[in-house]
Amino acid sequence: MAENQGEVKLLGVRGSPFVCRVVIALKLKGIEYEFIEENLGNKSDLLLKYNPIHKKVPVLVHNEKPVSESLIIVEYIEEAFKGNPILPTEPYQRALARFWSKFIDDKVFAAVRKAVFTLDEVEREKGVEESLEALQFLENELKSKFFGGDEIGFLDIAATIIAYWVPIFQEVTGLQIFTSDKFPKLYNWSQELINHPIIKESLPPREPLLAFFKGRIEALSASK
Ligand SMILES: N[C@@H](CCC(=O)N[C@@H](CS)C(=O)NCC(=O)O)C(=O)O
Ligand SMILES: *[C@@H]1O[C@H](CO)[C@@H](O)[C@H](O)[C@H]1NC(C)=O
Ligand SMILES: *[C@@H]1O[C@H](CO)[C@@H](O)[C@H](O)[C@H]1NC(C)=O
Repeated sequence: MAENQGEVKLLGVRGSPFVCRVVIALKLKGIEYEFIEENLGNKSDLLLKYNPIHKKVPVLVHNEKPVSESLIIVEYIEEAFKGNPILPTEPYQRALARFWSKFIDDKVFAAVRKAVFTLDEVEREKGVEESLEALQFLENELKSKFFGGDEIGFLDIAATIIAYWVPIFQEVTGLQIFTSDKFPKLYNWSQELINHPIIKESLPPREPLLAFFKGRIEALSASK
């Protein structure tokens, strides 16, 4: 256990890409923590108490103090626990890592969600186009093995959703958005990332995730 780390709890669900970001950061820092599994269909009093605003996971609780929103939590972990830096040290590089991480949630994930979970043809096609456009920016931004350089950093953690979840969405829907021929560098990065030992042990198993999203897509089409 890291010295003086205090009591660390993580409220989450195993399949969530946002929760997974926090798991990766905790593992990279070597922090021991208790995982408290939430049922999002019947949220616990603990979750409602610690995240009354959004009522979402992940919530990190450090010495009884809650922190919400995955990217904010990863930054908190970086500042609260020494060693194995996740963010670059140089202010401009730090700003860029934060900029692109926000871009992943605001643009990439928003577009992918539109492409995957919309029934309306026109909207879905728009989602596909916006996804391709957003991924191209990341393809151009990738200059080394990882976004963080030789080691995994903040943006790699934020982008795990692209490396692991997007291919699952594609398998479920048959959409072709993130492919090795369209995005060779980003695809290579995704393979390096998901095979990195710390990432590998942090990712939720693939089969149940596939089944879960298959169910969601089927429920969506049935509601048409
Ligand atoms: N922006 C949030 C997103 C978190 C999020 O969407 N969590 C989902 C699970 S993947 C959730 O708790 N949903 C419950 C709900 O919306 O009621 C973050 O980065 O932490
Ligand atoms: C929700 O969870 C609470 C506490 O864990 C339990 O007592 C209650 O029966 C659950 N409600 C439903 C509808 O499952
Ligand atoms: C990624 O590209 C590098 C350099 O071309 C190569 O050595 C490596 O094997 C590739 N990784 C994967 C997982 O394809």
